[in-house]
Amino acid sequence: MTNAPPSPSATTMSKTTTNTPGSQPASAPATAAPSATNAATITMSTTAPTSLLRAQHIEFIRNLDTRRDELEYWLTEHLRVNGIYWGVTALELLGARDALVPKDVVQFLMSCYNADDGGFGGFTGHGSHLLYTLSAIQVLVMYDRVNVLDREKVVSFIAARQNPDGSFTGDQWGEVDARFSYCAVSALSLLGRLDAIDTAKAVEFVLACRNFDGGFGTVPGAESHAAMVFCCVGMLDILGQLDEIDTQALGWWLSERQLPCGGLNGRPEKLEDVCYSWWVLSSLAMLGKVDWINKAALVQFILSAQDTETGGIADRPGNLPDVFHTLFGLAGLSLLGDSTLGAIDPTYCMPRAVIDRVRPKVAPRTGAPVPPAVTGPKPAQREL
Ligand code: GRG
Repeated sequence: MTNAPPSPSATTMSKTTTNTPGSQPASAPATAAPSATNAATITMSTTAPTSLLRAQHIEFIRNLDTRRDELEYWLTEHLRVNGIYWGVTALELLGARDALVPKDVVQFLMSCYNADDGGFGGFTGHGSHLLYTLSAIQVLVMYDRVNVLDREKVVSFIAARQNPDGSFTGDQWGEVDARFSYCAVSALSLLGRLDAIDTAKAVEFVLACRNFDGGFGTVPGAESHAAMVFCCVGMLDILGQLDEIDTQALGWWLSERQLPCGGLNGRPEKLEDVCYSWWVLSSLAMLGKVDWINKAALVQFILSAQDTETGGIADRPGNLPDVFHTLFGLAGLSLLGDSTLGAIDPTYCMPRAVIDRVRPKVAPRTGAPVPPAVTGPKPAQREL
C-alpha cells in the first residue's frame, strides 16, 4: 500500500487552477468569521462534489498497493506502516474492511517488526520508531490480532523511550516531541500496560508544552499547532487529565482555525487543509465543543476536496488525493455526524466500535486509576 507524505505541504500538487488563493468567497459561513490573524483563503468551486464518493474512495484505497510503478510509491516507502493504518482505518469507516486481505496486512506488518528491540519500523528492515509502533498496534487492534505480538517486548520498547523529565524519544536517536508522548500513551493504553511508564511525569511534560494561547507545541516553548493540540489533548484524555486544560482558551484558539472557505488551518496565517478537519475537530470533540465551528461549511469544504476521477481526498479542492488526507477527511466527516460512515473515537482515531470492544483494557477517561495489566499469550502461542 502506498501512502501520503509526512508533511502534506511538502507534496501538495495542484490538478487544476480553479482555486484562487487570496480571493474572498462569495458567501462566508455564518459562524466562521475570518480571523484577523488568518491568511487569505480559497474560493470554493460551484462544480465541486457535494456528496460522499464512497465507492470511489474504497477503490482508491484498494488500488494503492498496485501503483508500484509510480515514484510516490517508493518515495513514501519509509511511511508504509503509517499508510496501512490510514488506509485500514478509512476502510473501517467506509464499512469496507474486505477491500484488503487482513491476513496479508498482518503478515506485512509483522515483517516490519524488529524482534531485537520490540518496535516496528516504517517498512521491512527499517529501524524501530514509536510512530510506526503505534500504527502497527492500532491495525492489529482493529483486526483483533494483537495476539501475534510479543506484548511484553513491545511494551519494553515503548517504555524505554521515556526520559526522566517524562518526555519520549521516538527512537534510539533521541528526538523529543509531544507526538511521541501521544504515541507511547495511546499504544500502551491499547495494550493495557500504562503501568509500564511514569504517567505523572508524562503529563508534566505535555503540560509544559502548553502556551499562553491555550494551544500546545511540539516541545516547551514551541508555537501552538493543531496537530500537537490533538496529541497533547488526546494523551491527557487517555490519562484522565482533561481537567488540566483551559477549555475556554483552547476552544477559542481551535475555533479560530476556521477560514471563510469553511476549511480549517493548523495555526494562524496558514492555509486550510483537510487534515486539520481531524486535528482541530477531534480536539474540539474531546473538549465537547464541536459546535464552536460552522459544521456545514466544513462538511462542504471536505466534500469539495474529493477527487471525482480517482476517488480519495486531497489536502484542499483541486489538489491530488492521498491516503493521509482521505482518512482525515473521512474521520472529520464522521465527527461532523455523517451517518453513512462508521463513528470514530476522537481520542484514538480508531472506530468507536473497536474502542468499545477493547474498552475494559484501555484507560478510563475520568481520572480513575489506570487498569491492571492485561497479560498476553506466550510468544510460542502466537500465529499469523
Ligand atoms: C493516531 C491520528 C493519530 C496520530 C498519531 C503521529 C501523530 C500521532 C500525530 C502527527 C501529527 C502531525 C505532526 C501531523 C502533521 C500535520 C501537518 C499538516 C503538518 C504540516 O505542518 P506545516 O507547518 O503546515 O508544514 P502548515 O499547515 O502549518 O502550513
